[in-house]
Amino acid sequence: MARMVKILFQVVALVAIAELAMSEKTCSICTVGAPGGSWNLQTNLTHWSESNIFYPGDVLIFSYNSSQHNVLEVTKADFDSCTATNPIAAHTDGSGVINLSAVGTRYFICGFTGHCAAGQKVQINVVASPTGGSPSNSGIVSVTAGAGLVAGLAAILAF
Ligand SMILES: *[C@@H]1O[C@H](CO)[C@@H](O)[C@H](O)[C@H]1NC(C)=O
Ligand SMILES: *[C@@H]1O[C@H](CO)[C@@H](O)[C@H](O)[C@H]1NC(C)=O
Ligand SMILES: *[C@@H]1O[C@H](CO)[C@@H](O)[C@H](O)[C@H]1NC(C)=O
Ligand SMILES: [Cu+2]
Repeated sequence: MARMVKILFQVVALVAIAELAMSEKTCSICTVGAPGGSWNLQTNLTHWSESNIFYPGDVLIFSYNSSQHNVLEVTKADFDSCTATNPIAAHTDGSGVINLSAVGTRYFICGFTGHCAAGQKVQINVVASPTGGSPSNSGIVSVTAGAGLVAGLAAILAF
């Protein structure tokens, strides 16, 4: 009986750790929609954005066919209403490299008629790096987190 409880505990703990590890990932060079999608009408960009964690110093890269899409950085109000007439910045040449230089939320929509309303819009929440250090530490953060997970795993299995 005690053994059953122990195994149950281990399984629950392992699932929790696995979920924690998979919930969000860092990117440093963050290609919108990657790896499964892109800046288009097919990709669930909300899901992509929520699956990643963005730190100051990360670079956001848009890649698209310029005859089908563009990238407009807009205000929150224009993001919410899909208003393309007053962008903060416009990228129309098939690319768009955005420095996420500071903590805060950035808003991007496609300016082609109907695309934003159809979901081609993405909100990027840039949060403070947990190390408080420079963005080049992102990789180190991941390694540290990975080491923490391994240590946690060992502790649980030893329980
Ligand atoms: C896109 O992803 C978000 C967040 O995961 C989810 O809430 C939403 O239902 C998805 N939209 C579609 C159309 O699948
Ligand atoms: C871009 O889209 C246009 C129009 O749909 C198409 O003719 C062209 O082949 C596309 N270019 C690329 C590189 O996919
Ligand atoms: C983005 O950051 C890079 C590296 O820090 C810099 O060289 C580049 O000029 C910046 N671009 C913009 C548009 O600020
Ligand atoms: Cu578009």
